[in-house]
Amino acid sequence: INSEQPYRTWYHFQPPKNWMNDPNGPMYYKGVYHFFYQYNPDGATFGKNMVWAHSVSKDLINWIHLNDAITPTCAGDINSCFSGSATILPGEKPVMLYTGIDEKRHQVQNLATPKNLSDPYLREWEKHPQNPLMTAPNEVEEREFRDPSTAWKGKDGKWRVIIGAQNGDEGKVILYKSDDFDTWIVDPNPFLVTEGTGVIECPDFFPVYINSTNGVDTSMENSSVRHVLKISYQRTHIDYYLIGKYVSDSDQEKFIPDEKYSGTWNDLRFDYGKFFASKSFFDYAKNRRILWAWVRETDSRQDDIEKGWAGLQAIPRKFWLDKSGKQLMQWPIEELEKLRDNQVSITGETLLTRSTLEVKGITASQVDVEVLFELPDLESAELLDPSEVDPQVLSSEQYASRKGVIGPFGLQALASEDQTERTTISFRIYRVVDRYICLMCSDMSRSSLRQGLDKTIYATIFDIDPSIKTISLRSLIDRSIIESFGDGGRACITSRAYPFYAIDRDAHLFVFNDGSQSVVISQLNAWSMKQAEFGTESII
Ligand code: DQQ
Repeated sequence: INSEQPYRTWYHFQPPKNWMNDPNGPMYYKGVYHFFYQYNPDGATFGKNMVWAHSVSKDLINWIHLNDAITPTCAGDINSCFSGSATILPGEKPVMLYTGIDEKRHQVQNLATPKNLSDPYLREWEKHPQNPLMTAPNEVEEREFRDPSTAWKGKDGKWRVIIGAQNGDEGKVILYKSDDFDTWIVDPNPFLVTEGTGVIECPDFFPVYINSTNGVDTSMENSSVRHVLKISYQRTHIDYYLIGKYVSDSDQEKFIPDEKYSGTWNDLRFDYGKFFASKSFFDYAKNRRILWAWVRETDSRQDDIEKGWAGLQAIPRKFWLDKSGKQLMQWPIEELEKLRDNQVSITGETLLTRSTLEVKGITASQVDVEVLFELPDLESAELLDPSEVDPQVLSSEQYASRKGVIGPFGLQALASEDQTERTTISFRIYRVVDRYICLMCSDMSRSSLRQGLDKTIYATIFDIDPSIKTISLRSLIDRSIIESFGDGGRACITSRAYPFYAIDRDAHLFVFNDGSQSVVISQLNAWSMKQAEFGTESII
């Protein structure tokens, strides 16, 4: 199957076949992780009859696929069951709020609950007799009103939930409140409005600790936390998040972001590559907040039909508020390390200017690789005019071809032996007046000799401390996906690659340095990754 399916992953979450998109209702419940997702049971493209497929796991890495959990059956969802979220109500009762596409193709919000709470896998779900519980309020388009978040309790004891929406060109996040989870009243003040963006999808809202990497339950509201609002834009397929202050106990219930959404590259993102419709949940087994996200294909629709599948989920990430309070940090969940197989290490190797070193002895098509680079004296970094500090400009061909000083250096993943095919994940350091910045790129332009693929160069910029001596890069390479974590999870870029030559045993991994200054591989560890286990269970 591998040579017929060179792009099917080994350790990323995938259904056995067909189209998958958004993560839905992730939760941990009584020893089991549940993962639901948007799924088309009829084929490898987005469908007319979208359902919630369901899988369960003990470790978020190895999975059992169950029967579809929520499917179109009633007037309120007859044309599809779209995205939604889990809330665990008092008394350990999980419920799902989800969007139904009704008979008129309006988007409405429905509730589903497990049929049998003593079934450890919660296989069957039943719908609330009063569905839909919410229909589009004033100033929201009936066909653009979707994706209820996990609910939280405010200081007044009422439940709250937010829903993505649109009115004309305005993106909206709408707040609803309820005493009993059945009757929901819309708040007249939208939770967020963004001009000129179009619809907001899959809003997510949760607290993060100021002084801890631990996660916290969604209803926490006190001075030990800040709040994060994540929004997804259909128009650009980009997820952004805002960090700010939330107060539920005043007449004017409000989330006040520290920085407003600006529509520029300054807006915060979880990931600067392909990473969309993300959703987090609080994992109370390990006191952490975990992020799931859909990583779509960047090949053609026809390719997807031929493969018989489309869509991946990123490896779940633990995330937390950085010490600066200005951004979130992310790291692949520790359970992934169980799949690490034979290890290869390189220590104290100097990479002279224009040099390349192959990481040998691993299965380079499925690797987890971590490198710590030792930097030369930052004083020598290229000087950049502040007006040029734009990742899109800096990663353009014209700029990238200018010879660097400190960098670009990094990894060449899913590379052919002669490196004509390669995905380059790099760092390049610049000085801007009196501060230093790092440009991180995931350059897909040479990722495949095949035509008709999206070969975007993804890039982001982050500030670095002038006293830093080292910088780290971790990449999760898995046949057609590369998830890269720069500087300990400060900057993340996920990309898809469909190499023509660099598949299976013909894939190679290199470390390289194209800067005029040498860099040192202080430590590199790479592990061939074992295949995650996916079992299938069918009740019928
Ligand atoms: N996908 C779902 C919608 C959501 C969109 C439909 C985001 O609920 O808005 O599959 O990718």
